[in-house]
Order: sequence, then C-alpha cells, then structure tokens
Amino acid sequence: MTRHKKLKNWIRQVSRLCKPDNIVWIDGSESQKKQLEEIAKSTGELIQLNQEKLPDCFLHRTAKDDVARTEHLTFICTKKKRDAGPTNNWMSPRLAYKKAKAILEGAMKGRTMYVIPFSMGPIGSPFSKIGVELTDSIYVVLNMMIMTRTGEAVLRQLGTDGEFTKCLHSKAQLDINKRLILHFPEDNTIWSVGSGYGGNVLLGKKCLSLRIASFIARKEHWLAEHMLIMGIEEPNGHIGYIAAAFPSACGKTNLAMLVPPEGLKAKNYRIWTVGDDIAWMRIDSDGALWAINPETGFFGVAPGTNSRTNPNMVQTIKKNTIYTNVLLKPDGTVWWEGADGEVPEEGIDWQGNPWRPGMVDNKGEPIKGAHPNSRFTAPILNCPSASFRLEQHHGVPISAIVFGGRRKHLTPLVYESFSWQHGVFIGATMASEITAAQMGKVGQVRRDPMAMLPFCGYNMADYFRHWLEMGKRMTHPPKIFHVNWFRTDEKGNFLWPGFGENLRILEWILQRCQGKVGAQETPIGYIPFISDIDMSGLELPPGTLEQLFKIDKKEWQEELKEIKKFFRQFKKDFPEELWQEYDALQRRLRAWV
Ligand code: OXD
Ligand code: MN
Repeated sequence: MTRHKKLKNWIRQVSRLCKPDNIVWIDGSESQKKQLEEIAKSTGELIQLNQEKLPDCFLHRTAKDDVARTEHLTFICTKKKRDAGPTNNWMSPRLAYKKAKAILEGAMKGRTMYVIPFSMGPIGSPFSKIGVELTDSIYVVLNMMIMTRTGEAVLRQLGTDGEFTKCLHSKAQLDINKRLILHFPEDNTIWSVGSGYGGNVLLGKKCLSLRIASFIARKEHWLAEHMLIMGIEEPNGHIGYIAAAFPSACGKTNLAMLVPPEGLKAKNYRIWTVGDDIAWMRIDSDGALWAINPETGFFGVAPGTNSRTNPNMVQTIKKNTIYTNVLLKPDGTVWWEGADGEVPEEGIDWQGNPWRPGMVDNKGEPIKGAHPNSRFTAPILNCPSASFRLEQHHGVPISAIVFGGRRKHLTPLVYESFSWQHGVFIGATMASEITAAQMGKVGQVRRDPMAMLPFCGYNMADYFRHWLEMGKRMTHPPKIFHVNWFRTDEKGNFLWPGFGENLRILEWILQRCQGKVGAQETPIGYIPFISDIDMSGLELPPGTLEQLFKIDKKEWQEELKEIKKFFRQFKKDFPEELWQEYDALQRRLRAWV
C-alpha cells in the first residue's frame, strides 16, 4: 500500500507488540466499508437498524463503564512535567510507554489490526495534518470513515516521507483499570488502550485535532480550538463567519446549524454550517484569521436532539449514521430521552436490557433508555445547512470569536471585549456547569478556559501566551465576545429561549463587527443597547432582557476570587498581561455604582 519507510517500520513495530492475526489497510472505498459492516454485524459489534426508515444506519453499545471521555486516565506525556502544566495529567514518556506496553502486549491476538490513513482537513490544504490510526476495532474504522477523510488519497498525499501522527488504539480488554489515553506531543504520537468510547478512540478528534494539534499550532503560529464554525448569510449575499467555543454538551452543535426563528424569517438569513466541534485557524496574507473544520462528520450528543432543538440534525441523522448507546425500538429504529414523538412503550435500553418507561433502579432512580452521553456519528454532508466551503483549502474568514458557558447566574446574555487582550482574558476565565459529557459532578461550576481545559496538549500558561501573541500577529483580528444562553430566574427557569432564537444575538455580534451598532460600556465589557436586539416575533415577560443583561457587582467580585485561584496555579509561568486585565477588571468593578 505504501513505500513510506517510517510508516512501514512503525506498523511492523506495533504488530510485533500487539500481535494481531492479520493487518488490513483501509482504502476508503464503499465496497470495503460494506464488508466491514457485514463483519461487525456478524459479531454483534453493530446492529443494523430498520433500513427503510434509517438507511445505512447502525447501533453500537459500549461497555457500561466506557461511556464518556475518561479525563482522569488521559495524560500528556512530555519530558518535562512543566510542559504539560498544572491542568493536565502528566506522565513521563518512559513510564507511559512502559505501562501501556504491558497492556498492549499481545492485545490484538485473534484480532485484525486495521491501518487507517486519515487527513484532518482537506487533503493537500496548508491547514491539514495527516494521521495513521492502527486499531483493532471495526467500530473505530467505520466512525473514522465518517469523521475524517481516509484511505488511498491520503496515502498518496503522504508520499514516501511525509509527516504523520502515529495513532495506536487497542480495545485490549476494555477494562477501566487497564485504560490509558496517552499523548506524546514531542513524538507526534498517541496511544489509546482499553476503551471503545468515541472521544477516547477516534484519535483524529480530540487527541489529534486538539491535544496534539494545539501543541503543533503553537510552534507553527496557528490555533487549534474546541470551536464550532458557522456562516450567517445576509440577503445581500454577505456571509459573516463566527467561531465559537463552549464546553462539551453546551449546545455547540445546535448553534452551528440553527434554523432562523419565525420572527426573523422576513430577514431571510441563511445559516452555513462549517463545523460543530473543532476549528483550525491560521492568519492569512490579509492579516485576518481564517478557519477550517478538520473533520467531516458530527459526533453529537443524542439526548435532547429533536425537531425543536435541532431540526437540521434530525435530518442529518436519518441515514449513514452510527448510533451509540441509544434505545432500540421494536421496529428497528432508535430513541433517546428528548427525541421527537411519543416515548416508546418498550425497547432495549443502551445496556441491552428490556426497557419500559417508568422503570427504576434499586435506588429508585429512573432507568434511562439511552445513556445521557449517547451519541450519533453522521457525515456533515447529510446536513441541510452544510457549508459549500467545506473543501475550501484556505477555509473561511472569521469575523468574531465567541466564548460561552453554562452559567445560571453572573454572565449576561452577550458582552464584547474591549480588545484582543481583554478577549483572551474573557476566554481564559470561562467557566461552566459540568454536563454528562464529562466525568464529574453534574452541575458543579468548573473553569474551562476557551473550552480547552481537557484538550490543551501543553501548559495552559503557554497557551494563553500563544493566544496573546496571535493577536499581535494579526492586522485584522476578529472581535471577541462572550455569550450565556443559560441564565435562570430565582425559580431556576431559563430566561432566554435559546436554540434558533440565538440568531438574534449573533445578529448583534455581526453588526458590531461591521460597526453598525453602538454598545454600552460596563466593567466587564460592552453590552448591547436593548433596542438593538431585534425581538420581532419573540415575546418575553417584561423586564426579562434587563435581567439577562444585569451585571451584579457583588457576584463579579466573588468571581474574581475564583479567577485568582485559577490563575495562581500557573505561578510564574502565567502571562503578566492577564494579571493586568484582572487588575483592570477589579478597578472597573470597584468604580461601578
Ligand atoms: C465532544 C466533547 O464529544 O467535547 O465533542 O466531549
Ligand atoms: Mn467537543
């Protein structure tokens, strides 16, 4: 398949270690994909769904304790601990290789090892990076074929001596006690063992496109970010693109493909989805920031996806989709909590057990049909709002960067930074309430700078410095904003309807980028004049918008204490500019009446 010596040697080494029965190269063809689906069906790894209602769709179930990314088992393995920084788990490369080798020794006996050459980004684009994943899981192969560009064309691009990320995955025994997700940025290598859950094993995604890529991006002066990319086309044909970072399961996917709300229909906006999870951004010759989505698919959270929350996704996942850990209905279709239609009267739950609504476990807790972090993997091209620029080698120009989090209180619906440096401070102080995509206590506030806490492949202090540097390199940097769709009233009810209605806020953001509207200065940044938000067709109880934009001095002063604790852990590595921003915010709050 290849005359790439390093690649061949590496495959030889891995097969000596893992001892697969045979090796199969993934060529990216439809016929090979079909063969693999047949094998996976015969072993039960995939269950074929109702082919009339869900053509080319399958269901997969993971092990019960393998349902989300395992951050505590995820390591950055740099020679120096300092280079991983205080927010990452660190292990020395020597120890990490040793520990993983002990698990990988003979782990593929009786199995086939698949070789998946893949490109993150359009093949041949200056943005793109190539990886090769070796895996003993057909589920991984089939997911990678949706999420990335795979096969012969990638090998051709790699040539005889091209650079690639060495990605090794083995399910091994799927034992949580023998599970490790290891990143060796200095060796451009990823080893993942003992898991079958997407975020741990689709190595092109979080592991390469964020952890390894962020490390490379710093050296090469670009940004690898946990961001959606979307375009908003005005009737005059102008498309403004935004990149937005939110922690996992905070609605990035819904926002990336929103449908304009009824009340704004007359304005004829059209949304173009470039990506829902990852943005790679480079400064082009015009001094502006341009972005691509390195992926070709969505690996989205199923629960809560329905025609109201995300009509475009409902269309997207009707064909060529792999579902993971959802409920199987008797008619061979699937369901999850918060899906369209009636709750089924019966089904097989995500663990493979018979299920009926109202069932409770031995603690009296309701038994869910689908796991709260159940997923679908579907091609972007299925999406009715897929951008026509997905294969564009230079990506799309970014007008605005938007940070966001899930906060019941504190942060207003939207605010804008005073400058790039202040915007970096806003990103660095992002915080959100934990959701089911992460292990941890759901609801607790955790600081998640730029939504990169679990994904930054090096010391976050250096990462902040890199962001500050990038601002200096651009002559036309994007403006930076922060949004919070999740603010609640005293009774805990959401104040803002969210979903498609969020376009009203994006409209304001783009108007700010075009210098079309003014704003009010507050200690935390610029907020809109309420009259500049188009509320046509949306009635909220009187005073709601005022509440959504309320800035509570006391709450912010409390927040400053938390920010200080967070910043302090970086000690002397922390960039001085962000302490200056901290002091400036403190001063502005003190002076605020
Ligand atoms: C994801 C995540 O799966 O962020 O995208 O967890
Ligand atoms: Mn994500």
